[in-house]
Amino acid sequence: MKASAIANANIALVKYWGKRNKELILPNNTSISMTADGLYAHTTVEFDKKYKEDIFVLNGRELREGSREYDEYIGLFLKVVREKTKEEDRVKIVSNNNFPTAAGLASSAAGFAALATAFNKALNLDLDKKDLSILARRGSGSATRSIFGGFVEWKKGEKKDGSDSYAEQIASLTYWPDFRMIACITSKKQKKISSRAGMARTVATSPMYKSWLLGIEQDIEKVKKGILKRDFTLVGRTSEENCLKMHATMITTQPAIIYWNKSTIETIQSVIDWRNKGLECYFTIDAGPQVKIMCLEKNVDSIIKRCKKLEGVKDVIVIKPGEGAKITNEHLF
Ligand code: 2P0
Repeated sequence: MKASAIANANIALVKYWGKRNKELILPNNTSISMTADGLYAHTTVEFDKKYKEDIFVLNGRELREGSREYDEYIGLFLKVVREKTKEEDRVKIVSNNNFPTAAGLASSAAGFAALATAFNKALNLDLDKKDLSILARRGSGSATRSIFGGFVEWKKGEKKDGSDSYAEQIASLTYWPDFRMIACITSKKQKKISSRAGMARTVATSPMYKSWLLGIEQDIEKVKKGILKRDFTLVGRTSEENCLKMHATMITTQPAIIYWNKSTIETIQSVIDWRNKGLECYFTIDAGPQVKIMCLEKNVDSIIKRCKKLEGVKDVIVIKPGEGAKITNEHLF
């Protein structure tokens, strides 16, 4: 009844922003991401009668039932798992991320992909990757994509029960090995508005949300085609535009959601400037202040050197396409 798993975060090229069903975590739009090598969650779970209550320790800190962080995420997910499996024993969960939690580096994606994978083993659920991506989705939408490695599409699906809203691999991590993202960390603080709350507010109030949805299918087609043809310009340009469209819906939410800080903007402007001078790179930004710069491996050193000169950039992380979630024998307790 004890199992451990490791799952990488992922960075979206075509973003997920907004749900059509909050309980089942069903998105309004299809999204595409790259699984991020080296930005991972490592999670151990154990179901046992010796536990009198569920225990959840995230990065060394115990979160308890009754706290918002626990009830809105792990508590809801445990309910889903218990309904599905009828498991009555309490569970201990210990999870560590090797990157800043909740600052726009998809910690919930890595966390719930690792948790679903560990539950699958500990409870002998025997789910295949498609069904595992559906289970991970019930923890956090973006976790759906982290089950697979390389480049991944999360199909929004049409059905009310969510059975057709799952992830599929577009291309494996070896298909485009020189694709890189350079994450520029501009703040390590916890963000003020969670993605979950932010997207709900955007759907409810942004006058631009309808046009966001109208443009999605085209972006999906372009990015998918770009990945399959290894057309860096097509993927980079489309992803950057898609990111800006998502942020336009956030900024026009009432009250406005602005995840950027001044170094986010400085980095955006630098990327545009470098590109105009012939160094091909594009940016993407999620629900946080970090800027991820897309480039090819041959330009990594030159871009890192430039990023390090930017005043507000505290850390630079180079990210390759990574593996999907997997079981490990290394237990955390
Ligand atoms: C993405 N984000 O596609 C987009 C881009 C943030 C901006 O997926 O409510 O933490 O748990 O389903 O998965 C963040 O949303 O939200 C996210 P829930 P999640 O990567």
